Amino acid sequence: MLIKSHPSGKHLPLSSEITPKEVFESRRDFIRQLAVGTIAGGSLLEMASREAFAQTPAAQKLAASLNPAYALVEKKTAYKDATTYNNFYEFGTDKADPAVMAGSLKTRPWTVVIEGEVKKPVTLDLDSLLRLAPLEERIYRLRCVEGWSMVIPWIGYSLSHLLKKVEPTGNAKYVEFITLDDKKQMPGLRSPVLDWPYVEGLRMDEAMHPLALLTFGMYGEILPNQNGAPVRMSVPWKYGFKSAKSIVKIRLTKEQPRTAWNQSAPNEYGFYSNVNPQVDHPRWSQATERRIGEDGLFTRKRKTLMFNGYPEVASMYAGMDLKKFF
Ligand SMILES: Nc1nc2c(c(=O)[nH]1)N[C@H]1C(S)=C(S)[C@@H](COP(=O)(O)O)O[C@H]1N2
Ligand SMILES: [Mo]
Repeated sequence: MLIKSHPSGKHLPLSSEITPKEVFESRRDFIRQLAVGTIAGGSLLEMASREAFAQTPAAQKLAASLNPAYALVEKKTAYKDATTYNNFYEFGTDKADPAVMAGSLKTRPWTVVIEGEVKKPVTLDLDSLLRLAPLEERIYRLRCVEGWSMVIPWIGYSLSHLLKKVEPTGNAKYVEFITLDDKKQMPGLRSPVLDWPYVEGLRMDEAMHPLALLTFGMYGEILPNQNGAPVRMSVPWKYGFKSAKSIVKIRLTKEQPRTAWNQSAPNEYGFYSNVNPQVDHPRWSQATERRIGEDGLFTRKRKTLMFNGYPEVASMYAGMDLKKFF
């Protein structure tokens, strides 16, 4: 990534800024009570900033039952960190930008086109997508190529459910994910940091792997805009950039698709980008990571795990030189 503000840590949250979700919510309730005047002392209202209102719209719940196969015992990242420390370059390149800027993203109505090497191409609206398979909660590790990580309870279902529905042809070898590309909604598109739209891709077997999650929510709620609303991928054994946000098109292809980061710096970001502590980024080590909310600002105390701790994917890469196909 650009690593403009990293590893200086300029924009990393201080532990004093980290608010558990409960505290965050009770503060929100307090501000609401102020607004409706149920707390005595009208002048206090003036103390509640307009900004606080703007940043805390009522989140919509999304029901899903926890899949016990993906119930990690690791401590979940605080909701506040997961929703204010983001990479979503369509809304700016600073970690804090998406939470502030992504309010302009209009997530309904929303459609996703599924086309290419399929027998039954289809355009689905969000409600049809949400109904396609039972929603599950899965707690996944997220490891960014920049060297930090989180633990996030996502809500979604295996992408394989959708892919089976469109009946891939024998030529379908890859799956391409294309993010919305609308300058009116996404101010970051005006700067040429990447060759827009943001495109990512997986090999067909990777896309069909049960771990590859088509994701609609997190922490029991619909996805906040900054986390890729209304629908994104979560591919937990790969670096975070493989998990495209705000997807409008899924295309099955014969050839390996061009992908945004690979195109921008092919020597730094490979097509596969499996989390691998033995293959360093040309500019930094990938042996360790900083768990957001857990480690200090500059320390990377955790050992990064092969495939981010998802050994069940290893057989897909049997016989491949993972230093060459990084
Ligand atoms: N469209 C789009 N998708 C994206 C990105 C982006 O800039 N644009 N950033 C990626 C990167 S680098 C990471 S680490 C994850 C971050 O997801 P999160 O903000 O929900 O933690 O989103 C990925 N998906
Ligand atoms: Mo990332």
